[in-house]
Amino acid sequence: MPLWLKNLAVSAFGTADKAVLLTGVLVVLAAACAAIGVVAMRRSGIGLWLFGGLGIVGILVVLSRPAATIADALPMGIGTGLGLALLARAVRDADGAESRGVTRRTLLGGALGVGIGLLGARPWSAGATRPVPTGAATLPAPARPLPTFTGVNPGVPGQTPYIIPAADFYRIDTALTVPEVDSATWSLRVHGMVDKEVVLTYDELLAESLQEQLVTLTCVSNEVGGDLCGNAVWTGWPVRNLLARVGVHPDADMVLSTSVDGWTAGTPLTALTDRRDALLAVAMNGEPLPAEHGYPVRLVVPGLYGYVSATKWVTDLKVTRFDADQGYWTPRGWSALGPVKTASRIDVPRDSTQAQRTADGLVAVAGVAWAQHRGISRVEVRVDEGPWVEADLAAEPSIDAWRQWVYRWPAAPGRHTLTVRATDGTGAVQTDQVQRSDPDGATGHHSVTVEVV
Ligand SMILES: Nc1nc2c(c(=O)[nH]1)N[C@H]1C(S)=C(S)[C@@H](COP(=O)(O)O)O[C@H]1N2
Ligand SMILES: [Mo]
Repeated sequence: MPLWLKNLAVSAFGTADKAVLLTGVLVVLAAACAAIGVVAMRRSGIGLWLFGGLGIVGILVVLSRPAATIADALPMGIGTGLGLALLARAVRDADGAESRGVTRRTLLGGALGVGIGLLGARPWSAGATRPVPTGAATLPAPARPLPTFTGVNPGVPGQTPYIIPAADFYRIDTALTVPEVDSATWSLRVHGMVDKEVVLTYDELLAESLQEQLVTLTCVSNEVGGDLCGNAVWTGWPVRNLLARVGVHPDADMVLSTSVDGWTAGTPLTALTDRRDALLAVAMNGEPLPAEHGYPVRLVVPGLYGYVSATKWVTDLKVTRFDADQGYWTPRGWSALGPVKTASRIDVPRDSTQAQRTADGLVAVAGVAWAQHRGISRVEVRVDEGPWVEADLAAEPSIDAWRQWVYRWPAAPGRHTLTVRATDGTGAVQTDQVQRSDPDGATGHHSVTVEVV
């Protein structure tokens, strides 16, 4: 759909956009079918042709999906066949001398057809509770586990936890139904500007020396103060090792990764080969990746927005050049390069709420700040138009992950606006320049207004 319509839908519905789109599809289809029914009552031949044509369009759309098989077209084929039979019958019923209208049997058949159609579409099964596919419970212990760390989660009620459980982790992708990929048949093909192509299987990947890393993922669509950002422990094999195996040509500068459903990301080659350790990840927080987050294998690249790096259900890596290939979102108005911008967020107190002072007259202000792969060296809070005051920082076990902060605010009663800004590990202060999220990430300071009591 056109970019403006997609942006309108996302700003109006947020991450409920999928449910809205699916509902819209059903409503439009129901209206089209009703119209076809009306036509069929007058000219049954035309009605049947229209309905059959709709079904054929549906079958062609299904088959146009990447990796679609004939079996995927079966629900649409059966549904169309059933629909044609029922429509013909309904028209005959209505014409029949002994009955004035559609018989109950035809109505029952219609309900059955709708039921089968919905089963075939299964949009409802895309929920977060999907069990991990079988065969996934047998991940080896990582050869290089994460060193134990302390000093995170300073204990302010309501503050975002340092590590987000998979079930609460934000989800962004173009998949209307979550791809179901079998690890036993999964493989990753690496090709393009390489000396020799390699095809990697899941077992081969698991046999490599896997390492655990803290990496905070961020969506380029995240608004200032937004929650399309999450930190997790990822287990995987550095992409660098795989690229070394294929022999990358010196004039290549990008890797185009493709998921099983045809989505693509274009990642700068340097981000995949330098010591930040971009991962072919198989686990999230010690468990096999949930289906929504890319089972069996996804990319995780510290420091880059998800749309240029974090390909879920990845099956193909093409070593190429930015002037020869582009990822899914680039022709749709988003920048080819997507380094994460320094950002900070106030989680407590929440905007437009009352803030209760403790006995010593303090209000705990807390949140997170991120500048992946540069780290966070300072977080400052400003009350109304006052001076910037430094907040306390929690530990920073990895510069690839966000950093929690707390400011114990000696608050005066009344209405106040709190603003936050961060400084990254290079000493660069987060910009106050307000910019929208397209084409390469929103900027500006996050503020909340609270009533201190
Ligand atoms: N296959 C696939 N991978 C994808 C996407 C997608 O649409 N399809 N979206 C990307 C975007 S825009 C983001 S921000 C991250 C989000 O990862 P998460 O859903 O695990 O949080 O996934 C990335 N990987
Ligand atoms: Mo994203």
